Amino acid sequence: MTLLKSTILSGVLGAGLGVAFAASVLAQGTSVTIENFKFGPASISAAANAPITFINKDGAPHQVVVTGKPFKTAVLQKGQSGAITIADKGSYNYICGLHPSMTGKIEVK
Ligand SMILES: [Cu+2]
Repeated sequence: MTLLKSTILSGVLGAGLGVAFAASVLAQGTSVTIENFKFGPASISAAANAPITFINKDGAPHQVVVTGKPFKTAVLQKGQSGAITIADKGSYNYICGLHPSMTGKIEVK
């Protein structure tokens, strides 16, 4: 009985640690600053399922749109930020929906 009890307890503790670990991995997002009509850095790598946050520091509005995929932020006004999260590993190109000459790349690993 004592053995069973301690096995259950360590199982619960183990699961708890797993959740804490996953949460800390998810919290490690990446961020990109939009300034002077450029994404900085223009090329990033991000973990699958981790938020990629875009912060607009320009007076002009910008919107991140991933080419050929259903990922985009809202139109971001000055000082606003928006995030996208991608589950599938791979290489993604994105543009600004309002200024298509602005381009960037995300490598999801
Ligand atoms: Cu733009």
